[in-house]
Amino acid sequence: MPIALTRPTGPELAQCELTHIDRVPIDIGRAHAEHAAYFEALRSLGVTVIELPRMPDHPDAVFVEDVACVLPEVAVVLRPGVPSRLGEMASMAAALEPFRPCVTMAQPATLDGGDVIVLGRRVVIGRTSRSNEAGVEWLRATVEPLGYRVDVVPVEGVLHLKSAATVVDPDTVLVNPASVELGFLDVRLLPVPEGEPHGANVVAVGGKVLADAGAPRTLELLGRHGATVVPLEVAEFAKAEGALSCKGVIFEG
Ligand code: CIR
Repeated sequence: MPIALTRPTGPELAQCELTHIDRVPIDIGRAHAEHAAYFEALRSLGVTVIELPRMPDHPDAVFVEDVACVLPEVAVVLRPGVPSRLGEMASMAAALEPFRPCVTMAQPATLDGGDVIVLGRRVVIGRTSRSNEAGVEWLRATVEPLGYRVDVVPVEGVLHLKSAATVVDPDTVLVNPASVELGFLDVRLLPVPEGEPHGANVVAVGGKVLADAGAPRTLELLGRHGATVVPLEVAEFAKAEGALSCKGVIFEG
């Protein structure tokens, strides 16, 4: 059964890091409602959802994805690429220890989990402002001995690789080609419709695909592809430069 680690947020979200977008007011009531719907969607799919404690001093701690990469063999606690998020690491390590052998990335390496896509035995790492050379090489040295192949791709104009590309099923990746080129992967690439770059971030879990309700043409595209889509609002978290996948660390228990 899949397990999802999530974390609630609060008014601290207004102080989140922003890299590519301007700050606008976040309606925290709506953010709570969006998060609750995400939580319920996971539970309805049979996912065991574990809520980690809120971290009021860490505005971005709700985006748990950035602090971990969980593989069947090992849980990697990542070292985020902005200083304000380093304090999230210990809490994530404690949360993962019951489930996997854990290793923790050490300085000077930085790498956000939003920059990591796992497709079977392949790991694709996005090169962004958050993930430095030492981080890429650290993760490579950790996972290659386990039999994973690592590829590194440049990412343009968005925060993370997963802002522009996510896995729909083992043979399919949804991608915004304006931000990342993934033609080297031998999978089917589904380009997001024009005007919906944010639609590229989905979460495949429990046989369904959680997708951004604000990207209707992408929802149609996924439906035509044969996916069973669960549309979820994520607009308030998008104002914090987040998306659906950022809010969960999801792995097989
Ligand atoms: C940050 O800049 O770290 C947060 N405001 C947004 C993180 C979003 N995470 C993700 O895409 N995986």
